[in-house]
Amino acid sequence: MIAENLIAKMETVKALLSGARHVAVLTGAGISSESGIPTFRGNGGMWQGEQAEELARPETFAREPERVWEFYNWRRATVAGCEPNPAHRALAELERRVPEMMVLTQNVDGLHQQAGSRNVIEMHGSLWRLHCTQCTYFEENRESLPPLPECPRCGNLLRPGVVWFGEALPRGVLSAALDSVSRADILLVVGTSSLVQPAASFAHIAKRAGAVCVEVNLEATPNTGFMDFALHGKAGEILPALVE
Ligand code: BV8
Ligand code: ZN
Repeated sequence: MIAENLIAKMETVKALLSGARHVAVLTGAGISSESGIPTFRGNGGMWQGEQAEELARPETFAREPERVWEFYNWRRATVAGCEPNPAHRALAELERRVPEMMVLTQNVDGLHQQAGSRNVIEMHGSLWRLHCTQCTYFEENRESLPPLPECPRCGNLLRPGVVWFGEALPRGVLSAALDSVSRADILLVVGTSSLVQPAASFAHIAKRAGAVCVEVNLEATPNTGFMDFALHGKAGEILPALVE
């Protein structure tokens, strides 16, 4: 059920989207929560036990690779059974309608691509990608993995193909994301607590470049204050209504 005042704001955003030339969409774990994937920081979030935030660090992986792999194998098994939800599908539909659109996702679940989005930048990597800790070997796979997967080329330990805290985003990813954000007429920020950098700065950059900034989130975030439109509610309800 969408509240009255929210509907009025959504009508304005809907009209803006229909005339937009370039739409950039920054997404976070909140867009996948209605697919059954736990978020990081909200209630029921994965990081609630501070130990989870500690697990997404290279130094933890170096010290306790089995414990980190247990976390990521659990994440892979959880996501493998999940489907895109109406929010992902609404963005795939929007991409078919606007001349230029890019989804910049912090998520590693691959659900945007599964929903049909073609222009997706996975800024924090992917659960389905593995790469060797020693050589240049990497692979995509969705199978269940042994406790310490080994590189078929050199026999060393494989690691999840995700970006951990203190690690730089993959080469070219940040520049491509910044390029899209600075050229956008509209930046949609969907389902992110806007706490993790560099993604949390994208709205500032888009605003300075003249974009209209719209936040779609269950609750207020540190960036809500300078959004042009803050549409607070479920992404799975708001996005389809913006694109219908
Ligand atoms: C880097 C691994 C530099 C993958 C993750 C101080 C200032 C500025 C920066 C820093 C600083 N101290 C440290 C840093 C850097 C650090 C950082 O930002 N730390 C934060 C915590 C302060 N950043 C980094 O280290 C980044 N790298 O800066 O490199 C560098 C440069 C050159 C050379 C070397 C180094 C790397 C960041 C990536 C870290 N990796 N995870 C994985 O396992 O997934 S972060 C983790 O948080 C996830 O990747 C996730 O994507 C990300 C963000 O979380 P959200 O997606 O926002 O999810 P969250 O649960 O927080 O929020 C969900 C929201 O959805 C909530 O608001 C909720 O209300 C809403 N919601 C829920 N349900 C719904 C909904 N909304 C709508 N509808 C619903 N149904
Ligand atoms: Zn190797």
